[in-house]
This record gives sequence, C-alpha cells and structure tokens, in this order.
Amino acid sequence: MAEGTRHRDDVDPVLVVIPTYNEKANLKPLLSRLHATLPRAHALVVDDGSPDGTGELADKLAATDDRVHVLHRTTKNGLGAAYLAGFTWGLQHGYRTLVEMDADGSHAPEDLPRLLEALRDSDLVIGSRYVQGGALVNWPLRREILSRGANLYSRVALGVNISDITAGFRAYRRDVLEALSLDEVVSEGYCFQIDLSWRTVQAGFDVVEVPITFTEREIGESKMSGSIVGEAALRVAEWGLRRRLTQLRELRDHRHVRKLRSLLPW
Ligand SMILES: Nc1nc2c(ncn2[C@@H]2O[C@H](COP(=O)(O)OP(=O)(O)OP(=O)(O)O)[C@@H](O)[C@H]2O)c(=O)[nH]1
Ligand SMILES: [Mg+2]
Repeated sequence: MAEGTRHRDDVDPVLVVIPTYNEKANLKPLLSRLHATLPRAHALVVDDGSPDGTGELADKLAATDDRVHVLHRTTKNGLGAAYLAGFTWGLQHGYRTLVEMDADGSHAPEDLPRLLEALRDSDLVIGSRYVQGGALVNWPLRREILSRGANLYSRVALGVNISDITAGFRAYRRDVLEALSLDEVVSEGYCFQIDLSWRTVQAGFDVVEVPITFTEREIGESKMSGSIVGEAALRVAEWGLRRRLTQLRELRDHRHVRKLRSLLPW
C-alpha cells in the first residue's frame, strides 16, 4: 500500500466492535494483533455477561489502554443485538468508520487495512470468503456447505450480487448506519449480517467485497445453532417474497401506464 493511500487512523480512529460470549482465552491475543496492525484503532468489546469472565478481563484491559472500551449487557441476546448496541455507542461517540469483527480469531486483524482501504471508494466493505483470493482454513466441510448454501439461497431470494452476504467481518461508513433505521432491526444470529446487507443495498449504498482468509476458531465454543439457521431461512424467504410482490406491482403499474398511453390520440 502506498504511503499516501494508507488509512489515516492516527487522525480518525476506526471503531472495531467485537461481540463476546465466553471468549476469555481469545480476547487478549486478538486485541494485541489488532493493535499491532492498526496501533490507533479503538476496540469496543460488547459482552453479554459471559460466565467465563470475558467481561471482567475486558475491563482490566480497558483500565490500562485508552483504545479499549467495554459495553456490558446482562443477558445473552444474540450477535445482532450486541452489534446494534455497539453501533449505537460508536455513532454516539462520533466514530466515522465502524468495523465488525468476531472475537474467536476467525477474522484476521491483519486483513483490516485492506478492508479500510476499499472503504475509501464504497460505503460497506465485506471481508469475503467466496470471492477470488478468499480462503477458508480448517473449516469443517459441513459448515462450509451450510455457509455456501445460505449464501446461494440469499442470492436467489434477494437478487443481490454479494458472494458472502453472511460474513461478519465488515467495515461500514457511519452514514450508512445512520441511514438504516437500526431500531427496526430484530435479526439475532448471522441473519443480522444478511439483514444489514439487504438494507444497505436497498438504500442505494455501494457494497464492495475484498478477499479474506477465514480461520476456524481454535479455542472456545461456537454459538451456531439450528435456531440461528432457521431464523435466517425464514426471514430471507419473507424479504424475497416482498421483493417479488413489489416487482409484480411495478410491472402491473407499468402495464397500466402503457395501456393508458395507447388510448391517447397523441
Ligand atoms: N455479545 C454477544 N456475543 C456473541 C453472542 N453470540 C455470539 N457472540 C460472539 O459473536 C462472535 C461470533 O460467534 P461464533 O460463536 O464464533 O459464531 P460463528 O462465528 O457464527 O460460528 P463458528 O463459525 O462456529 O465460530 C464471537 O465473537 C462470539 O463470542 C451473543 O449472544 N452475545
Ligand atoms: Mg466464529
């Protein structure tokens, strides 16, 4: 990257929102890697009362590092609610760039400068596993099939040209988040990622994907569940149907206009 095009996080720090639930062993190494890559980046840990003490560890780290902030929530309310709380905090505190990143090490902070670079010419940058150059490390085949299936399903239902719409490593410009009526978002699991992408596309913002290497977590447990998959399947079907209905209505109105025009003498 040329010096002149490097993200100026010294003058305008990005906020990296990191939702956590039982990520005690992962948090410190992740923040170290983040700050080794982007020394001025701010991190906001959004912890849902992790029983393993992740929240307390985050407080300890924040006490000696001005770049680390913590938001405590009392109950485990899902990834979506944690991100919404984090975004609200970030917007209130004036950050102009807000990043989503998992705490489990699946998203490499070393990829972040490329995401931020791409954000200079777009509104949302998605770190994608499924564009040319993207990669998966140690992901079980069944997880890959589920993820690719969810992406294909969303692509067909919503008609959006995004290869990795469920990806959770992303950078948003604040204007996008301000425009999206976040208070209406109720998606909880990875459906949250599809939901925000869909809203961003519908609002007319530019979405760009950059390749990332996604690495399966080494420590801790996945929070993926059947209900998370079910939520995404149902909601995406509903949005897809709404989209088709709107298209049909537009087609009907268009036909009416053409018919009326054909009746006019001029
Ligand atoms: N605050 C909060 N964080 C959560 C919640 N559920 C998951 N997370 C965090 O969100 C990130 C992604 O969760 P994972 O368990 O890795 O889920 P995933 O990445 O979809 O699934 P895997 O690929 O199996 O790891 C991690 O940092 C989790 O700690 C939640 O209910 N509240
Ligand atoms: Mg994960």
